[in-house]
Amino acid sequence: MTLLYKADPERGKQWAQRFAHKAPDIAFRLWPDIGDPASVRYLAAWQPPDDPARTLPNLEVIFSVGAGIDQFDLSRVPPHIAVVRMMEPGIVEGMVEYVTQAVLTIHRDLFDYALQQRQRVWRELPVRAAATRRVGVLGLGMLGTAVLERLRLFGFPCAGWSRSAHSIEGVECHAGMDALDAFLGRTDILVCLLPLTDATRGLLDRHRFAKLPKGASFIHVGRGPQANQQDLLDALDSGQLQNAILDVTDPEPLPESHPLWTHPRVRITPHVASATRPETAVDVVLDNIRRHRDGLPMLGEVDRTRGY
Ligand code: NDP
Ligand code: OXD
Repeated sequence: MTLLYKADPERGKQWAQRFAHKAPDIAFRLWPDIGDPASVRYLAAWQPPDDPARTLPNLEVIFSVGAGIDQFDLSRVPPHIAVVRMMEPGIVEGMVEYVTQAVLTIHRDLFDYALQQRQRVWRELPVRAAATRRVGVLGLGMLGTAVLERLRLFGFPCAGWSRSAHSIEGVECHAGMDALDAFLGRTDILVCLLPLTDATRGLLDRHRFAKLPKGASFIHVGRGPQANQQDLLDALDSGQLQNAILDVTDPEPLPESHPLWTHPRVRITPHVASATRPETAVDVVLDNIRRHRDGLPMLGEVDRTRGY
């Protein structure tokens, strides 16, 4: 029985070492060296081959090496092949760090101080108490929940929005489209941690930005196509939005000539907010393989009707 790895080759080498140590009974192969295609039962991939069922006729499970699975064309994956997203502690830790630094950057006026520094201006700005800065997170899944649990410790009034109803201690939880406007209306710093689906593509447009309080800020760590970038620029230029920190864009990489690169109120990172860590991810995949062999549900199995 073989697990085939098809993603970043450097990380793949670390996966190979861990598999050799922890699961010597499972043959580990690094794409494109697939060996006998018929022996591949498990695929760990950022992007599967175009026609996975034909390339790997006995494939049973595709593990995404990321938390998102929108990069998979599910129409090419027959229903008998399970699709599992990555739910592992390393990716959570990285996202909590990234969003915390982004919220604090905005909260402690570091955009304004960077602009002042360029002009060699030494001027104090009034410090606002965390209790007066309302943070709102779109998406209350593995990542959104962990981020809110950390942010609320700073004293920010925290809220979240999801499809189904949730209850998180110290967090005002909103659910469904009918609740979106009220959630946006109480949010000074908006964080997007939604999966990309038909329902979330283009969700953040001029109408939604207009529902935020004037001067709100936006942190985008979900997927680029969830936000309309022209509407985002317009909202920044009009002052409806004060700052944006973007880890994801549409397309990626962002073209060199794109005006977001040089906007003084925008910070961009190249989709690095968080990534799977081999040292923790392999344990999760091995546990899921055991579950699959025992006929148990796997952690992170994707519901194809919802698309995440
Ligand atoms: P989960 O599947 O655990 O959570 C998704 C959340 O989004 C759930 O709360 C879900 O609601 C909510 N949601 C989905 N669709 C809708 C909708 N139409 N309306 C309202 N709420 C909705 O995902 P994760 O937390 O693990 O990851 C979220 C995303 O973060 C990933 O899909 C990926 O795109 C992005 N990501 C980005 C990274 C980066 O480096 N920038 C790294 C890792 C992930 P409900 O709870 O009701 O199901
Ligand atoms: C992911 C990502 O989905 O890195 O894990 O974006």
